[in-house]
Amino acid sequence: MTLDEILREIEKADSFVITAHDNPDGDAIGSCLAFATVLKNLGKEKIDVLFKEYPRVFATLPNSDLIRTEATLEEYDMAIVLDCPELKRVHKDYHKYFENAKVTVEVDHHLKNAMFADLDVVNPAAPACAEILVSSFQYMGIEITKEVAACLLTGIITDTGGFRFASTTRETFEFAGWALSKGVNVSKIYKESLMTKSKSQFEAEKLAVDRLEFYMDDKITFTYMTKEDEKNLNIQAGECDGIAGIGVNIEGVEVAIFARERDDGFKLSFRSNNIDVADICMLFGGGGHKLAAGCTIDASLEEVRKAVVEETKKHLQ
Ligand SMILES: [Mn+2]
Repeated sequence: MTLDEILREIEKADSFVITAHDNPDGDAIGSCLAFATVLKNLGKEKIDVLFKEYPRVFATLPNSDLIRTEATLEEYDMAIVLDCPELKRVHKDYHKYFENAKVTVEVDHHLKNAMFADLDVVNPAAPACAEILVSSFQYMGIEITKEVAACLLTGIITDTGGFRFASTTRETFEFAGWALSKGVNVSKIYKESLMTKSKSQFEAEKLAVDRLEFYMDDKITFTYMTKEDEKNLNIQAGECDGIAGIGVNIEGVEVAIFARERDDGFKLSFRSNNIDVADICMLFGGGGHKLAAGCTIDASLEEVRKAVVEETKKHLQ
């Protein structure tokens, strides 16, 4: 089995580089720090977790000092990519470490995964990459310490929206209960992962709420954020992550769409209560999960709005 091979390769390897999809969320960060902590506990000394930037709220997680913007080696024995369906979504500066590594590993839960590593562990039914890591570590006989559990729970709480998404499983609650019994401060992690926001994040959400538009008898919502808005509000990494979900909590809304202007066009985030939005995003070259997906469209705000609202209407008919 792949996990047996991964364990054998971990035992052989001395140096590790770990990363996840760019613009990492709590699942990406939590999974990476959980894996890094496990390797540290196994006595591994050379571990680099690479991110260009990440939400400040996760800086208090165990071993976050292993997170760097630049690699410290040219070649690592093992490269690990977590919570990421294809190498394209890893920051481009880090691709070479993946390509140069002696062995590559990925663990992921996205619907359409490119199986891009030597050793792929993919389960689209898992609500979070971190939840796959729970069972993977258990299978490999690796101890899940209190620190590891805190990182994993951060990932699980982030990606299940605090246990409220339909993807939440019995195992999710069992792990949370087990972590609690281990002394992990579940309510603190919950608050920090989902509730705590900086003032600039609050201002961004306020603007997005103010601008929320309704379409198709209030079944679709659309809101947006331009680069200029973000500059004016001094928005930091991750601070727009909560906006996509705002509309979908309104009674009667089926699909919420958030368009965020980036250097390569508008990045669209779709959230849904039932219909498959990954399907819609695939039409625009993106993808994701059934109820949470995204794509990028390089066009004006007006063109983007028209294209995605029209396509969503078709899917709702
Ligand atoms: Mn995830």
